[in-house]
Amino acid sequence: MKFKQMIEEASEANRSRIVLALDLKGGGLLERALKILRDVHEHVCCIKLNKHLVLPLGVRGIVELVFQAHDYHLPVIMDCKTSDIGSTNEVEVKAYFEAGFDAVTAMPLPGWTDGLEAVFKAARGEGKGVLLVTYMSHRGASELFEITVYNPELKVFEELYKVFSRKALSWGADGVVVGATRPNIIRSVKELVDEVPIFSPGAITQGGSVEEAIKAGASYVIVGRAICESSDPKAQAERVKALVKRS
Ligand code: 3DU
Repeated sequence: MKFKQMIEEASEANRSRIVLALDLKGGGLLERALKILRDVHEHVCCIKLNKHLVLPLGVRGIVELVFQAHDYHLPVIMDCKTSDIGSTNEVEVKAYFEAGFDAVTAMPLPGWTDGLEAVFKAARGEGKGVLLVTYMSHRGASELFEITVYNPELKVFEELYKVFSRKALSWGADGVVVGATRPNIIRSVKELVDEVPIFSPGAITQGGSVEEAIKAGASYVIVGRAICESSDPKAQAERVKALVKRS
C-alpha cells in the first residue's frame, strides 16, 4: 500500500493527526521503543524514526520496530533529511526502504538533477513516500529558510522556503515539513502546495501549538519528547490526540 494511503487510513482509523517521533536516549532503546509503541499505537497515525534509534541500533536493529508498527497498521517515516548527490542518496534511501520504511525525508538544496531525482525515483518504484523539508521548526531556521532569493523560473524575488514549496509541488512530494512554531509560514506554504499534506514538527516541547498548526493548514503534527519523555506516554498521547479532533 502507498504511504499516502497508509497514513490516511491510519489517521482515520485512530482518529488521530499525530505522528509519533520515537526519539529516545540512553539504554535499552529497542525494548523501550517497542513498549512506547505498544502503549500509544491507538492514538497516533504514523511513527517517525531518526538518528536517535538508527545510529545506535543500526538499520537492521530497527527492523523489528518497523515490523511492529506495520502490525498496528501504522506507516513508518525515516527522517534522514537526505541531502547528498544522487548516487549516495540512492544508496541511503534504498537501505531504508529495504528495512521496511514507508517514507523518507529529504532536504531540497541538492536540487533535482543528480540530486533528489534519485530519491524520488527509488521511492516511486515501490510506492514509498518522500517528504520535503521546506521550513524547519527551530529558531535559527529563519536565518536561511526565509532569506529572499531570485527565483529564475518565475523571474521574481521571494523567500527561499517558497521556492522549496514550489519544488515540492513540481517534484511530486508526498508531503512537506513545516515547523509548528510558525503558523504563519504554514499558512503561506499551504497556499503554495495545495493538496500536498503538511507535516509539522516542533509542537509542545519546542513551543509550537498542535491546535494552531492544524488550524493553519497542517495535516499532521509530529510530536516526540512530549510523549516519549512523559511518565505516562499512553495517557499523554491520548491527550495530545484530543487537542485536534479528527472525525
Ligand atoms: O521536539 P520534539 O521532541 O517533539 O521532536 C520533533 C521531531 O521532529 C524530532 O524527531 C526532530 O528531529 C524532528 N524535526 C524537527 O524537530 C524539526 C524539523 O524541522 C524537522 C524535523
